[in-house]
Amino acid sequence: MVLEKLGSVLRKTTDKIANAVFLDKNLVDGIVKDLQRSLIEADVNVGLVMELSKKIKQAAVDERLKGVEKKEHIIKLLHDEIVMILGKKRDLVLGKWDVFLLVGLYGAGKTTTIGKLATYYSKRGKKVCAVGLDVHRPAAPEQLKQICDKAKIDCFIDAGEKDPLKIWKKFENEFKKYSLVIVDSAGRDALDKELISEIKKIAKVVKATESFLVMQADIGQAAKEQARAFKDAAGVTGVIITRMDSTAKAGGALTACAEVEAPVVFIGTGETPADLETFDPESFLSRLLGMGDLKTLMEKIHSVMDEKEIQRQQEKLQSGKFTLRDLQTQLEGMEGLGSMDKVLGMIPGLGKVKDKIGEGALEGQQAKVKKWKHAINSMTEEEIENPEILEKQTSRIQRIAKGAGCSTSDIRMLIKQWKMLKEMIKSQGAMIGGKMDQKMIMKLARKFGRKMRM
Ligand SMILES: Nc1nc2c(ncn2[C@@H]2O[C@H](COP(=O)(O)OP(=O)(O)O)[C@@H](O)[C@H]2O)c(=O)[nH]1
Ligand SMILES: [Mg+2]
Repeated sequence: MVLEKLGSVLRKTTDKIANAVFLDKNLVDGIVKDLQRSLIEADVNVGLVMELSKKIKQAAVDERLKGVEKKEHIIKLLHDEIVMILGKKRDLVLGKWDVFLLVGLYGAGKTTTIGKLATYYSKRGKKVCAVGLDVHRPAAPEQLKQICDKAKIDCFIDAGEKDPLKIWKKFENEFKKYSLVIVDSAGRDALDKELISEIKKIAKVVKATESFLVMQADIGQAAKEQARAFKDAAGVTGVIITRMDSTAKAGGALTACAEVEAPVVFIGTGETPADLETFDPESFLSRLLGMGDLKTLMEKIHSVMDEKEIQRQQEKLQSGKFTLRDLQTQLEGMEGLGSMDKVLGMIPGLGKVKDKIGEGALEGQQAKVKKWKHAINSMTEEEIENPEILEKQTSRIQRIAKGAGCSTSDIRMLIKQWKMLKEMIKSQGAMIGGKMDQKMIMKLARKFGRKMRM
């Protein structure tokens, strides 16, 4: 997929938002600029790009949202807006008997796509055949036959016949043996009256259950006019975009179809029969971003947090206190999210980090978290509430280390990290007017976990 560059910019953008200590105007402006450049490079309509930019900038200055909530909101907004400009998903529901009619201009990839669709539906239990109604190009029947042979499906052609409807009639009885008949049609250089009338005639006679417009991704935003015209004049029900593998402008073709509400149902990603994928904007974006499902992560972050606990934490923090007990709660919250590598996989951008650190290091991190928990459990209430007393008394540290089954340097590290975190919270708290919630601390806790590893 040649939209990789856009994917990497989107990933970086999400990362920058998630990791920003404070979302100030400069940062947001920079992010929006990068985003604009890469979307326009991917051939997305400038108007759509400007709208998206405006929404993000507005959200960034929205006073009703603070801290993590605001970051989450912006990331989600970005995600949802891009899914929207990519279009709506249309699920194809096939019956006992279906006829697909493929239409489009010369060289769009109709005949090649027949081999792909045949392969796709054969695998899903359909008995598929193809019929060649491209009577304009002399080599067309032979090309279709070769493609069908490769895909191992039956093919009906008549190279001598110049009337497509007669070809259909000739084989009509044969088609009853199949559950999906895919019809190849003749293209033109442009959508003219002759082509419209031919498509309509064929669709009526073959009783097409779906008429698919095939277009190559290279045409970019020009796909808009074509999709609109074929949809309005020839009753096209879905679009198949081919050559998604060979052009950076694929974003133009996809978003253009969305603009005229011509749903993209499949994308072609190569020349072999296996190079076909159903199109779903949501999973397309997820893949582009190369990360786990953003929504799942956000839902999980919310679900592991108890409202009362948030309240308690907030009050505590406002009074300027952050004890080891609070740290313990955070660690438990992180555990509630699942294993560390799973969590990392779900945090935008960290999926990559995960690969870089490798599994061993992650296990090490998990082991550390476990050790800290044991250590905190081996402390007295007094020590948990006022960890400062530990720094002065080596005997206490020795006792805790023994109880928790770890070394004294582990305990010193824990205290050091707790102090760091406390400082971070204090400075962040001051910055956002003393308002601080557990989500923010969790984010910080994660950040500080990362600092330790690298
Ligand atoms: N790279 C790539 N090439 C494709 C794809 N789909 C079709 N093609 C190529 O595009 C050219 C035209 O395809 P064809 O099926 O003959 O177009 P038609 O005139 O619409 O029937 C052929 O060389 C195909 O191999 C695709 O998804 N990726
Ligand atoms: Mg053809």
